[in-house]
Amino acid sequence: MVLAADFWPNWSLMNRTLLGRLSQILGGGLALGALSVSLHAADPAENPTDISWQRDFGPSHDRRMQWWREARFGMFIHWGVYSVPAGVWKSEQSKHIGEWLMLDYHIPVAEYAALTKQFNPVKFDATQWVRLAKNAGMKYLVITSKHHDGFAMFRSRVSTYNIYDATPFKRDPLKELAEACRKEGLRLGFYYSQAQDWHHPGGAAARTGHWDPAQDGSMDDYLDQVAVPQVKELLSNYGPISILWWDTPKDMIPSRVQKLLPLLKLQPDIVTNNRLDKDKKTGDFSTPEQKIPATGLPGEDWETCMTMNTTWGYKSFDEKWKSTETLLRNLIDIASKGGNYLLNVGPTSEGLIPAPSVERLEAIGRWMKVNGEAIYGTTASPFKELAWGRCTTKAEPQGATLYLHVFDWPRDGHLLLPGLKNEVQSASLLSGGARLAVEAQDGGIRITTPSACPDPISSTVVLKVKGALDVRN
Ligand code: FHN
Repeated sequence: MVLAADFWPNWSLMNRTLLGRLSQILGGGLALGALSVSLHAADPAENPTDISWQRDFGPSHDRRMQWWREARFGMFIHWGVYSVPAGVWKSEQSKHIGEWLMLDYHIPVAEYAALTKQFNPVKFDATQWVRLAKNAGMKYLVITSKHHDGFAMFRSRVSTYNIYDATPFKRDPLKELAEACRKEGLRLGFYYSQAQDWHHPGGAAARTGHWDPAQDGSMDDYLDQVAVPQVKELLSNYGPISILWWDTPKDMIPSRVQKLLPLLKLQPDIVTNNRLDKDKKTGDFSTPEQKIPATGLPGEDWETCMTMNTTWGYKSFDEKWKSTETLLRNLIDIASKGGNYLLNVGPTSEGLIPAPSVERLEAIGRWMKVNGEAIYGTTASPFKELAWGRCTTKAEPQGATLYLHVFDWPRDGHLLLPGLKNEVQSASLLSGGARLAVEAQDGGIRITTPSACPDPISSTVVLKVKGALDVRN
């Protein structure tokens, strides 16, 4: 089989998607095992990591991803010691993201570690954070358990460089969050920087390399002595963990990936992103960062992660907040392309989520209370482009529901849906349920809309049609 070179980076995801579909058709089990082997025999990269991923996690991919595909919206939390300097080093305001301060200013290991003495987030309230996410309509949380600075935000027996042992706080916020998530019914995920670690000897440092002899050492020893046992702790001590979110897989060659990959079996239902290995061959979903792919990523599960201002970790002076309108339309745009939105907050060193984030999340929540059914469990739009907004869909036993997200409410009282061939059963406003008249026009349909716009950010029209969706773009 001859394939274009640029096909190979997507081989694993393609394989998984293919295998998922084939397993559904063939009814799984035995047939899938045989197929998996023959498909892999055709992979010239012969990547052992890729193969073991497929063998161990590929068959359960669709089952494990089911809740994630329903959820569509989650909260990313970047919280660590970097919230103490909050983007300022020796009176200079960093122009880069806050959590990279240690590398950006080549702060010596001991000097950065001394910041832990000032890290005492006594205002941290796990229940408040989880309720904020829940009321915003988010279904899961992913928090930095250890970022590139190497500082563990949980009580680790592996290294005393952790929030319980090295700060005056003496609490384990991940334990408290796990408890709150369980009570409030949200799923919990851990971000873990497996390769970059600027504190422990042997950890990788991207861009500049090491700047302090204290960082030098063997990366394999670092993985064996820090990353592997810490990930074991994270997957063993906090109850059900739904997501492991790896990051910056610098130097994560297959032999190193193999050290971490089997640990995932500690949580048989877990899903992970594609940032464990340097070739992005493993994982359940792709991770476009700070951007929304123009046409989604057809055939892949994907999640756009994004900041609300311009930093992940808290920066005291970053006021470049995206508007609620932008954030909400991003969520809708992403859902209309079949992806998830992981929206970041960067709490302060006191343990507070910044007020501008709270305001926006509350506003998003008000919209989600009315329009949530047009986001959760939906699939991508069948239309190439809609001038007035976006569309999400749900398959129904006898047909389909189309949710029309109208960003620009029609001034002439007519909403055009070009190329839709299905017989329409009904059209109505999601808010209030008023029925709308529908007629065929120009090879599509025309919906008559009231003059008052229900929601200036996005109003939802619910269109129920008969039969399998038939759209001629
Ligand atoms: O370097 C990190 C960055 O600090 C942040 O954690 C983001 C979130 O996706 N990931 C890395 C950059 O891709």
